[in-house]
Amino acid sequence: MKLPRVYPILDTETLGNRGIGIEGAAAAFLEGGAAILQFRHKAHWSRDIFTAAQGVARSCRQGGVPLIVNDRADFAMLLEAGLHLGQDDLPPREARRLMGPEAVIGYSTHNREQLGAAAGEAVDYIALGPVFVTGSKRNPDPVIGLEEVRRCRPLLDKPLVAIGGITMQNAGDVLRAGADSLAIISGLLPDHPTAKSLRERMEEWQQLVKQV
Ligand code: 3NM
Repeated sequence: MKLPRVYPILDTETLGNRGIGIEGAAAAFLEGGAAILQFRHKAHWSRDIFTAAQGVARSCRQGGVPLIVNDRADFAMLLEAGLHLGQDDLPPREARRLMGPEAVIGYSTHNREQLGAAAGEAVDYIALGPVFVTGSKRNPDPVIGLEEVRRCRPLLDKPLVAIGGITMQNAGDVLRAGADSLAIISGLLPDHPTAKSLRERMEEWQQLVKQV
């Protein structure tokens, strides 16, 4: 599969802390040119969260943009979305059995050993990180740095998604180190988020990655 260079993550906790509505943020990112979205919800999937996720899924479907749900195969299937798995989630081969051959499945890795093991799994892309210090993940793994992205790139045939602390300032370096795509939470959020400023920030990101 070919992943877009910008891979926006709607992290419900981060959005909540910044007072940003989930569905509004999704709509603004899609208007700004996002070509994939991930819905990341680490807490309990309440009825309200599921309703919000359905709204996001509807917007993605209308825009012809893939939606990926973090961790939860059940909700991914209900939403007709792809699935992103972490090292502690359902093993990729079990998720594949549930979701079928067509579903997009991504898999997080945090070091070279995990990346090597993931290369043989039935997943469509591999995420690697944190590349830089991140404030958006609880208990993140150790920072791997840009050079490790460069060293890991040739070890993998699948698309490589870099994650962790990626900003407009360092994005070019990460792409030049060999990442196919950049997964981003806080780097997408302006200081004073409104529908307009979120859309504009996404437009800036799209311009930026075009120039690398
Ligand atoms: N996973 P930000 S780092 C969700 O290393 C996530 O696998 C990571 O957020 C990993 O762009 C991370 O704000 C947080 O740093 C990314």
